[in-house]
Amino acid sequence: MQLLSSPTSPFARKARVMILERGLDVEVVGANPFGAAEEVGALRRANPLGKIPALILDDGQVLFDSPVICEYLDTLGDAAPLVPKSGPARWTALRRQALGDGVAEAGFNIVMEGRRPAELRSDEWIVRWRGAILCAAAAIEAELTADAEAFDLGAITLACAFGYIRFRLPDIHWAAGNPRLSTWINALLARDSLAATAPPQ
Ligand SMILES: N[C@@H](CCC(=O)N[C@@H](CS)C(=O)NCC(=O)O)C(=O)O
Repeated sequence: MQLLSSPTSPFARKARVMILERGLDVEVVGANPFGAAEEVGALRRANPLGKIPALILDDGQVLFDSPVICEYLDTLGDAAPLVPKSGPARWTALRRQALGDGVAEAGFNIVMEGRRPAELRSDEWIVRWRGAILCAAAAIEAELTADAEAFDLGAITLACAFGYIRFRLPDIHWAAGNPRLSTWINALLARDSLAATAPPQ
């Protein structure tokens, strides 16, 4: 099994964390969606959308995107599930995953918009995406309990997402005014699987 990945993608990081947490034997292979035409062509043959992560199974089937890959990885190995099977815990984990993926997507969009020539850049969209990131941070802050939060796919996704914002967009101060979120994300990022998958500085 091979995971097409990059060291900086917050979506690929979710899958890499799942692999480490579950002790799985998956080869992590570098792929650059914005690389040379040949590399992009090879990625598109695996994932027609040309995005990472993509998980190539031993029978040749390719899974994408990150929620599908993570759900599949959770069926492998003997570790306790990271995607609760049913009940309120499942919907909390999946909702937090959706929120975290949205934060990462908004951050990725801001980064890509910033790479466009200044005259083509849309400040309106950048403001909108920044707003989504800050609103998501406030929403999670409001629902965090004093008790220990579950370590599940929702937590992993939020850690990868806010870790990405801290890495690529340090001028977006999502932690300010959100002390519970900030403490929680820092604790998650210190966990072995997340420390081992941190983007290169
Ligand atoms: N919803 C997808 C998002 C994946 C994604 O956007 N990956 C970025 C890298 S961080 C990518 O490959 N972008 C290439 C492109 O947008 O063409 C997932 O959760 O896997």
